[in-house]
Amino acid sequence: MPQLRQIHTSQPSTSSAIDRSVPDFPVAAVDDESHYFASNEPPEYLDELVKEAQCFVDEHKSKGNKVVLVTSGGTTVPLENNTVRFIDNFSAGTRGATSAEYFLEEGYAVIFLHREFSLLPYSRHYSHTTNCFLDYMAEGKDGSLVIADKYRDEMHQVWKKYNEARDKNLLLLLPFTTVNQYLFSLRAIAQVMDTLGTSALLYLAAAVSDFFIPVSRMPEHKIQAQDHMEGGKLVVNLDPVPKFLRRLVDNWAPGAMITSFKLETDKDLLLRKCTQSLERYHHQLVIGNLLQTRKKEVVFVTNTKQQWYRLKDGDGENKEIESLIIPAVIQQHDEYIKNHA
Ligand code: 9Z3
Repeated sequence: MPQLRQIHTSQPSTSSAIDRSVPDFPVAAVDDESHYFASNEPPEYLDELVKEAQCFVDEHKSKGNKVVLVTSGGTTVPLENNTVRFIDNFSAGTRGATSAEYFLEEGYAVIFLHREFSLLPYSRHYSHTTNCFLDYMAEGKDGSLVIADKYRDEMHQVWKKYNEARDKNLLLLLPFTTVNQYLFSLRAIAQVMDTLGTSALLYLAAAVSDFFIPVSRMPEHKIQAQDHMEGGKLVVNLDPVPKFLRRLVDNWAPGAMITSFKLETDKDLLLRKCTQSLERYHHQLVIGNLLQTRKKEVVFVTNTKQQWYRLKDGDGENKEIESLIIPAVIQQHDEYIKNHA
């Protein structure tokens, strides 16, 4: 078969960027929250999603399991109700899907709130690669279709873990696409998680849009250029998404330990932004990462310290940074539980 040239389109030129030294929006106050949730429509499946989360949490509460909510993937901002165009946020879902696997290995039950069609725990090893799934197959001696020799052992291990998580009902997959769906779902699930007290951990790795179009200004049908052009340019007015982390910490899940991720591209800004986030939202842990090095190093920022976790040069290419991140987060969660007993 001819070798295809591998073209990657996910890293556009970095020579221009927005100015991140401009001050952030203020944190969301109670009024911003009520206004947002009163003036934007909840997704029509929200009750169903909450019921699933409630059943899952009740089951694991009765078993005494710790439960983590992992958010993963990027949110979209539709420009029309019947959505033809939308603005997207960067994230393949690797961080979330990989982290979920390590949490499951450590005995956590995982609610995986993810961008639909982004990477999922376990299947991530075989989806979204340049291989077609058929490349993992081969013809066995008796002519039946089998897993190709070179993939069989590893796939068997992944399959066993996947089945164990399914058999024990340890993994609940809940999807979102738009930032509005994400915010309604996050609030509802966080409120359900709060019934677990300190056994609940929120691990917010999703890449959430900073701007959106409120429902009141959203056109129903595909934008027609002539209705939105000003001076020969398409003009789209976006509102800032209220900064909900403070509401999450204070009201939605005040008993839970909350970990957020901070994504930057300028290394000189990262630590300052992480510290700022802790000061503004009063949660327990910010994990800072740079877009360029996110798979190799992260920094944990708490009220008392800053600690880097890095893969070493000698680590094989199969070693994942999440194998360092998750044990460290769990250690902090265990201390949190002990300190709040
Ligand atoms: C992250 O920083 C994640 O680690 C990545 C993971 C999105 C970089 P991938 O899915 O990437 O493995 O491709 N997530 C948080 C991003 C975010 O939107 N953070 C907000 C911010 O930086 C705070 S909640 O302002």
